[in-house]
Amino acid sequence: MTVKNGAAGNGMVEASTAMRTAAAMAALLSAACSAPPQSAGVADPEATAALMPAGALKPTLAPEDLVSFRRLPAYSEPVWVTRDFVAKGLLPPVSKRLPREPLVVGPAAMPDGTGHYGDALRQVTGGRPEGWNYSAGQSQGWGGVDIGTMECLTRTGPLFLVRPDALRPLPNLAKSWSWSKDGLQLTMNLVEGARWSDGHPFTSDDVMFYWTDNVLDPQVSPLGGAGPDTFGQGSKLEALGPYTIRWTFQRPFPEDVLYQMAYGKFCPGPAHVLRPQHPRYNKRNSYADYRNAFPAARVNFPVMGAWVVSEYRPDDILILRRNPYYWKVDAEGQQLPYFDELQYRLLGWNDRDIQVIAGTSDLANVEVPGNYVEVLEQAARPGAPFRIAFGPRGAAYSVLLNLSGNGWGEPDARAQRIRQLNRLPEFRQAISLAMDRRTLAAALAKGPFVLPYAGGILPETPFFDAAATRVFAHDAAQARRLLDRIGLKDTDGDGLRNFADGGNIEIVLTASPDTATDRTLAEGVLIFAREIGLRVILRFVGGTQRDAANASGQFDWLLTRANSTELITVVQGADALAPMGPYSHAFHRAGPDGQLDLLPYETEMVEIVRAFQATRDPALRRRLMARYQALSTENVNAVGLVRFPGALVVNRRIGGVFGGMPIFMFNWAEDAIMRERLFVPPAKQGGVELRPRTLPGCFDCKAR
Ligand code: BQZ
Ligand code: CA
Repeated sequence: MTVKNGAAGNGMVEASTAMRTAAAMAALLSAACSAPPQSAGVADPEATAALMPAGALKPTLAPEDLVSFRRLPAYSEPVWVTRDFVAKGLLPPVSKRLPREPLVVGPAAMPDGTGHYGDALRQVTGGRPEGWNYSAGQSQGWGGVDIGTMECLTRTGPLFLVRPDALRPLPNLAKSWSWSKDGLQLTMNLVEGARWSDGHPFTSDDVMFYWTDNVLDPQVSPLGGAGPDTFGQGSKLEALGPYTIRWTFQRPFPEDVLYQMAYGKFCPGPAHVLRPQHPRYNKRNSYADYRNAFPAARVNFPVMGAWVVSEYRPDDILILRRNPYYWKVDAEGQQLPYFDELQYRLLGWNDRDIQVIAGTSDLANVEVPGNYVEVLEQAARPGAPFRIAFGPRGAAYSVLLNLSGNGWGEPDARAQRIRQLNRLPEFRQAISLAMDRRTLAAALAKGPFVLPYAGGILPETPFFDAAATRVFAHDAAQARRLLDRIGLKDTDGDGLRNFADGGNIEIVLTASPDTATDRTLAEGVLIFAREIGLRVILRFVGGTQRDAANASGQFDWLLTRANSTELITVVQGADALAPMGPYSHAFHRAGPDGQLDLLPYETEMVEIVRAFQATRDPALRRRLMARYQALSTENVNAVGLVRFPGALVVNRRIGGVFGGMPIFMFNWAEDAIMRERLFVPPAKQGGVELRPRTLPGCFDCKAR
């Protein structure tokens, strides 16, 4: 039995409350309704429309241009670390703290040349740290706090720089790997002699603890959602030595799993501090005790990342200081990161943009369309402290309909009946037809930013096929006919459709109120469902609870930003395109008996994804994805709403920024931009570091 967070109860917003806002929104929108109607069942005419210019993005590199593992003749670090720590005997010399062969970030990854030490990178997050046990599902506060502290077997972030024919995940904690002849075994060599930020050696023990006692333990859900199926169904992992691990797979050459081993699915935590808290090794502890053993206040939690959270002031700031054991260097042997400090102001998601505009934050993903016009205007002003680059329309919102009719998430009688409706093709099509996407787009932002999203894979990938994409353009009358046809009638005349044998149908839409985008879209869905006689109740819960409700299957409908790599790269995370395994999919999982109850089109999608993963023939892969796209959109696998670009805003003092950065492609920009090699030229440094010349403190001094 999988124990997940309960999701019932609190946070319910009655339709009546939301409707008041809805009325205001409707007024705001009436102007936008004059757009010409699209007819149902045609190819998406806008899918091929020109994208926002994506700057100077040129994917010309090979993975080995970005990173390699080798020994360099000499190593160095900031002068103050040597002087104040090494010289005083508080820390071994840098050459002793680095692995035998450190990861070397190559000159090709240094667009402004070798960087300079010092200063602080200032960021903002709208999230809050729950605690540091991400292996057991705690969030560190998102916004890139996660990415700055976690390191994973492979890395995908900067792959947007790699040319298509050389595309494969970058080595990271796994420095190299090789396949057996039959492709069923993958042997990985771990970086040798790397250490956690507290000096403890990193070995296969950390990898095996993460795998055995977190990924495979049904009572633990790691933050990135890794489970037994994530790396291919039936995959096994064993340690062959302290620096060698071996995977055994059920199908040959599953190269896609290498992508799964990047952020955030295979990023081991420190076994030496986690194991003593895990119920399997500590009989006094429950699983909840394990999850909560490292609360946010307990700073200096050991990491493999470039910075360590060393100070936390609730609702104020997280201060991260350089990890003296970081295992990456530049080509001149300078230990990374260049920034001595990383700061996270704990504000709202909207504040990220505002702070960069004001010059008080250095880097942010602008992803709230409502801010775009303002941010662009500010960027155009002479003396603006920041630069802006818009990327592709990789942000998309969908409503996920829970397709499990088998008891996943333990639905009550009402919820179970909604699941049964969700499983009817006419019902899903009706919902899609009811959505007025142009109105939603106009409600989010003026101008050309937001476009309707038909669902399925996104137009940014080379696998997208506009002709295969079935668009259900707004047609409430047709939606009503479909609902009539499946017997959902308003039997008591109150304007809301009833179940055949009783009361009004009530559908709960779980959404997060954390951004204006989510709120606007949730209210829009409520209004458009109401127009076809369906009562939707909004259940607004914070992002963390929304994710928990999703993971535990406790939702009827769920509003989500499809920040899922499978839709934008297709090759990465392809497993998520269909319910490939009993516990892997976002909105369809096995019930208590371990069985999936796949719909016929889902079975076909599963077969397509298997075939896709089994071939490297690009033409065949494109054909398979066209078929996938047709199945996914015709059957309204999820109800697509809108899609829009993101922009990256970066303070002008920052050096080393790649041109044309997407804010989300293989991963979020905080990974793709490789913050460990960003820097401020000496002439522009000063005044922002809060804890100069300090290193992270001792995590668990008693234990030493
Ligand atoms: C980026 C990202 C870095 C999670 C989160 C957050 C969570 C979701 C998603 C994004 C935030 C930022 O996204 O919006 O721009 O900085 O952190 O991790 O929305 O609530 O659960 O999937 O990545
Ligand atoms: Ca009724």
